[in-house]
Amino acid sequence: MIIIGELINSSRNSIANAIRDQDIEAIQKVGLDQWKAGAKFIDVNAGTFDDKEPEYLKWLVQTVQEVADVSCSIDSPDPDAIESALSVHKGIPMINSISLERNRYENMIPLIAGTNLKVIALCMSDDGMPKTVDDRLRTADRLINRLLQNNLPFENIFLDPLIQPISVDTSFGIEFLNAVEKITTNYRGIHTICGLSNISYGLPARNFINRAFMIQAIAKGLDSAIMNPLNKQLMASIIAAEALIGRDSFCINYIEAYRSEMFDF
Ligand code: THG
Repeated sequence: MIIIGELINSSRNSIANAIRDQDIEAIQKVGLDQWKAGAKFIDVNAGTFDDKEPEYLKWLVQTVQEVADVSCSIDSPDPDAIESALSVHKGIPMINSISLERNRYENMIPLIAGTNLKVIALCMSDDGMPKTVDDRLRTADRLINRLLQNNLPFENIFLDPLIQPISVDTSFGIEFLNAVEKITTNYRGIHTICGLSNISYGLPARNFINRAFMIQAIAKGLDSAIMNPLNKQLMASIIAAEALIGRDSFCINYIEAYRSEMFDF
């Protein structure tokens, strides 16, 4: 599982305060903790700061990479903010994200075309959020073709079929899961990703729902997620689920994770 740590997001009060105060140590602690817990990318998001987003996103990348040898997932719909963060990023980041919405696609593609960047592609078009498996597949197919035409390597594409809360519509869980299965069978070698915690929005005991959903998504082929890597029960469940679907030869990773006492088994 490719884990993207979600915690440096300005929608969280503690992070919004740290960004406003330019509190380097606070941001570095959250970055470092997630990296040590196993995150391969650290998501950085300053989306609540409108006009200062480009400046703040750049600062977040610099601040995180000063203490951790890790790549960022640059989380913004604004090409100017992404470009600003890219100008200082070391290594290969993830761009979070592009979609099939005309404006968003056309403004973002000059930054991405012909590069080796990893790119999250949201299954969203000008018709709005997807509801069914077919909505997602149609958008996924068009996105993949266009990104390939723009010379982005196939294996750099991370399709996000978009999770919506089951508290809003109880079909949202299964439609997402079936979309992951279709995408991973139709486009072998492509990555699929999600922002896990959206699924449980509006329900009690959210961690319980998140974990149950993650295990099912892994069984359908999901191979990356934007989530909280400091959640030790979730991490243990992922490691167990991956061993169960044959992604962990001789269960070595499971056994090592258990012995490390880093997670809640
Ligand atoms: N897809 C893509 N990008 C995304 C999302 C997506 N980026 C934003 C969001 N969705 C994913 N990021 C977050 C970040 C923080 C939280 C939720 C989603 C969050 N965290 C808990 C909190 O603040 O209470 C803390 C963690 C916990 O308690 O487990 O709410 O869908 N491509």
